Amino acid sequence: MKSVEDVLLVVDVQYDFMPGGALAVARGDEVVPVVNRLARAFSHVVLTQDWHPASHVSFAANHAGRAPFETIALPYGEQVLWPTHCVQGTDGAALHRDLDAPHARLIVRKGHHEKVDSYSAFLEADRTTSTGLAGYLRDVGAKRVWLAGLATDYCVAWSALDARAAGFEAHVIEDACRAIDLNGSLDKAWSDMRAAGVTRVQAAQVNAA
Ligand code: VGL
Ligand code: ZN
Repeated sequence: MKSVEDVLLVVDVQYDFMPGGALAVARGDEVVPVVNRLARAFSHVVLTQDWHPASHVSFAANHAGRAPFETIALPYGEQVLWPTHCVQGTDGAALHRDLDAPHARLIVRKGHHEKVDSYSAFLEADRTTSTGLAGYLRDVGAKRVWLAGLATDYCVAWSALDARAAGFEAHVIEDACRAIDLNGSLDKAWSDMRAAGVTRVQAAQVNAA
């Protein structure tokens, strides 16, 4: 994948999503070696980092009487309330130290607006505010976005759907991702992605291409 048209988008490989982290994704740490192998095959790698203020609207702790994994209605729609995670500058928000992609060109930080969540690396949850990633990818001539990281059914899926909506091909590398799987969210994510033309591929196929 040395083509300038191919970009590996590595989503949220951060300690709070690892086993033992604040919003642990089961076996989330297993993506690290898979992502590292993929990164060596791409000349263009972009990372994302979930990056919330402590006062973030997505944290259950900021809503009196609410518990993690409940949902609330916000002006932009339904919001899952999460355990406090990926607070700006904390150890939990750091990228995994074994993530080995020194040639990554850009780190997109998302979820920094206090009142709006952002699962997607492209558009915040109000579905209006852009992170600038689509413009960046267009400017550098990218055509295909290959996605890996955490979590399959939230940040990876939303990013893949928005990559498609922005006119890119989107390919999710299934075994380079792990899911949260809350109330059927993983099945729903795959069916939404299939309907939007996102393809589901395996790391070995990508490495061999
Ligand atoms: C994520 C929930 C909340 C993710 C981020 O990276 O998938 N999920 N914040
Ligand atoms: Zn988050």
